Amino acid sequence: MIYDVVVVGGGVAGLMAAIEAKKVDNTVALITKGNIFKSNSAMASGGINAVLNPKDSYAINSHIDDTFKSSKSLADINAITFMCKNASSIISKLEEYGVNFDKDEKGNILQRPFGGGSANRTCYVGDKTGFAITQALIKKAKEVGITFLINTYVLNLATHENSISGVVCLRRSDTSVLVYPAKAVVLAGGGYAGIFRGNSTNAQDYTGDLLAVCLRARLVLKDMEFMQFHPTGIAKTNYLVTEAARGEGGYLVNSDGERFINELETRDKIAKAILEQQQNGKEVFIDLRHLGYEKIQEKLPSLFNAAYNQVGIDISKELLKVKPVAHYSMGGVDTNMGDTSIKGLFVCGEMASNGVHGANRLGGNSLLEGTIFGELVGQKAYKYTHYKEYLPIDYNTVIKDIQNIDKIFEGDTTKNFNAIRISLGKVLFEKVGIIRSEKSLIQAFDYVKYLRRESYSLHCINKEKTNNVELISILELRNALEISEAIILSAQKRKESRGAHFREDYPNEDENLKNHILIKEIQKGYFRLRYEDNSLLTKIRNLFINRLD
Ligand code: MEZ
Repeated sequence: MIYDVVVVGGGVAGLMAAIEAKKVDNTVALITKGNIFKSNSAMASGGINAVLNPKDSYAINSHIDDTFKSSKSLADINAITFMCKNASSIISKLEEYGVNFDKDEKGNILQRPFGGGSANRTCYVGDKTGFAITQALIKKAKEVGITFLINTYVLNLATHENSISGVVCLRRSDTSVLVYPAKAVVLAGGGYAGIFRGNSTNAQDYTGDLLAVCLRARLVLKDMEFMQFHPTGIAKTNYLVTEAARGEGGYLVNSDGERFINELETRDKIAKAILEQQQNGKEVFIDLRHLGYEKIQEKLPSLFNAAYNQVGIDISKELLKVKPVAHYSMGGVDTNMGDTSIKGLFVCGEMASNGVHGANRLGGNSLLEGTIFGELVGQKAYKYTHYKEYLPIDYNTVIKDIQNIDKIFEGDTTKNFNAIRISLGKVLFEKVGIIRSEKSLIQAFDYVKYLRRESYSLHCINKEKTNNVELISILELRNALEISEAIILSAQKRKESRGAHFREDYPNEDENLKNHILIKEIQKGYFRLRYEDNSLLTKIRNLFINRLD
């Protein structure tokens, strides 16, 4: 089957892009590697930021300023401005699609405070905002006639003379390699925080597959060193303790019962403060007892249930032990408002480095970014395909993918992919985590290189071709290792501390390094890194262009 537009990824960005790309005269397919109802967007449970009055330029400017300030001057003010200016209209669109934001008795949308925000601008649906938005978008996507291709794993891109011609996929139900020709492709497959296995809010399959696909297509990745550690996961299970818990007035306390940080600081600062408490031998807890059972049931019902069911804690009466966990990738595919260097290929959502988050994302800005840039990119994809023909597929590259899969089935192994996956997560968290150094990064790099070599001798023990979980895990692991190298090399190149990237050997921000790091895989296993041009002209443009009057 061929489609005018193929969108990969079933989170808010992919769904929004698919809805916008679909018109009466075209066909749009949405590919997900797993269950459509299970995307990471649901993780952003605490809310979505927006100034609701589009005429309030003072408030919009303050959203722009907070976002830029939090990015540690590494974000693109034009992209931020675009996002913040369009926030009220995306909220209206979401309401129209059926998202029922919490409201006061007069029917006004309620907004809670979030870290790093100078005003209350986080709109919410209790503590399941991401889930509510995803559900509404799935329903809308079905209504407008999107074809869902679930359990379909993207192996590589098909291109023709630097234009997109389709995607090469593995159909998991029978392990066949298929090509979906398309005039335009939108990639919105989420980030890579799942690589930090055992220390991440993300599902274990968020391993940056599509970023690895982009590396193999010789696209450039940007700011890969910036991994956002959410300050609060349930210590035993990594389940996200939403920032809404602090927004609603929760305290962070150590084992001496002392508060040690302003709970509404930005995530980089809180995560580091918690780690320091832990390094001093103290445990850290979230204290919600003073909110009372009723308020907790009203504002944080999912957290209440999760804490009770997962660790037997009643948060209305007891402290809940927390720890920082990898949550969101601020790095991603280098893009200019969704465009890439391959014609007809667009990126959005967490896997795209749109320039709105820089070195530290504000909580509540991810759903906003995903929906705003998903909408933009869907419109761009539709426009692009309008007068375009399908381009040829290079079947030599498809044959390589088939041979690669065959090889994984052919051999035997005594190695266990799961053990490798777990040890990768542990090493990344310890050596490329909240605090890094030259020494820890070199150690991590050597280990990842070794694992990458090992991963090529992994084979399926189970040779069954129907829904082979082992096969996908091996492919994911190889992608995760490719991405891990890119993260470590970028972290090594950034010899300063900025936002979520803290180097104990370079503890200060360096004025001269206020610049993006770009990385490209020039040949399998060989990367080229450089700082992006940051000429005076760009700096001046970034400071003054696009401000609201
Ligand atoms: O934007 C997020 O990551 C978010 C809202 C998370 C949360 O704590 O709920």
